[in-house]
Order: sequence, then structure tokens, then C-alpha cells
Amino acid sequence: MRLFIAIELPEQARNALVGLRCDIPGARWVPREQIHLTLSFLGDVDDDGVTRLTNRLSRIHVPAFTLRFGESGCFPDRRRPKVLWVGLEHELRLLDLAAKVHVAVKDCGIELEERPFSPHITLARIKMPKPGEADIFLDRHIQKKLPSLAVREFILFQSRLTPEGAIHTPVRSFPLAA
Ligand code: 3AM
Repeated sequence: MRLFIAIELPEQARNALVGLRCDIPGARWVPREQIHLTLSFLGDVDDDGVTRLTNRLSRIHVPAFTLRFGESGCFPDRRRPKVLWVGLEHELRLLDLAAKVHVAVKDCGIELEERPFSPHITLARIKMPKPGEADIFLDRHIQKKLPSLAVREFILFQSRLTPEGAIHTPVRSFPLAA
């Protein structure tokens, strides 16, 4: 199973993020129901690995928390904006959760990229970006218009690749502490 671990966003937040779409040629906007905050991308994991992983993830203890949106940005940079995203303020409990998820995944023998966690929500991808093409999106002061998010759980998702795009299915959810 091709897996990733993420925080699902409430409908209201997803609607607000859809409202940030703008006219950028070649941008593929993430469908409303798929907008999420990735904690870790795992890639393919076999059935035994999934069992070990769900056991291990269910032992993570982090209290529930609230997230606030931050600035928008793009990867890798404005000259080549391939991924357009909205950032989140660096809430300590989010960083703690991401770090604990990372350790749990590695404890299960799953190899991960050692890139530092950079909290963001991907809204669009541009396959062949031109310099400055995303500036119209990046120059908005996004954080003023978006609601804050109450985070009470994180979710292990399966991602199936199809010619029509990825299909995300929740495998199991893990509640945060009260
Ligand atoms: O939420 P973001 O955009 O950061 O880009 C994919 C998305 O991340 C990423 O996993 C998240 C859920 O699909 N992803 C997909 N394939 C990947 C790969 N091979 C990947 N991340 C790293 N390596």
C-alpha cells in the first residue's frame, strides 16, 4: 500500500482554501476534498508493515492543538514555482507530532527522506512553471482571511495513483489526547 500520514482539514477550512484559487495558466489545483496537511510520506509499505505502523502510531501521545495559517509560498522558489502552498504558523505541538510520527515510522523500518518538516498545505502544482508565474497567488496576504484549525486527530491514508489523479482513502485515524 502506498501510504502517507496527514491531518485532515475541516470543510470550512477547505472551502476557504479553495477561495484562494486564482488564474494561473498550467496550474492544477488540488481537489477540495483532497486538501490536507502532510506529516510524512511513506511510499509503499507491505501488510506486516502496516500492522506494525498502526500499533506504533496509536502509542503517540500529543495533546490536541490549534493551528493558524501563515504566509503562502512555493517550492522550490518564485523563479520555478512547481508547488504552491499555504504555510502554517510553527505551533510547537504540530512540530512535536511530526517528529513523533517520523520516529514511529523509522522504528517500523520504513525509510524516510531526511528533509526537515516544513508545515504547508499544497494547493496547486505547475508542471512546467515560468518565472514569476505564481506571484499573483504569493502576493496575497492570506493569513488574514483564513479560519484557524482545531486538530484532534491524525490519519494514515492510502494514496492510489490512477490516470485521473491520486485517490486518498483513510486507513485509520489516531485521536490526539484531550
Ligand atoms: O502535501 P504535500 O504536497 O507536501 O506531494 C505529495 C503530498 O505532499 C507527497 O505526499 C503527499 C501526499 O500525497 N508525495 C507524493 N509522492 C511523493 C514522493 N515520492 C511525495 N513525497 C515524497 N516522495
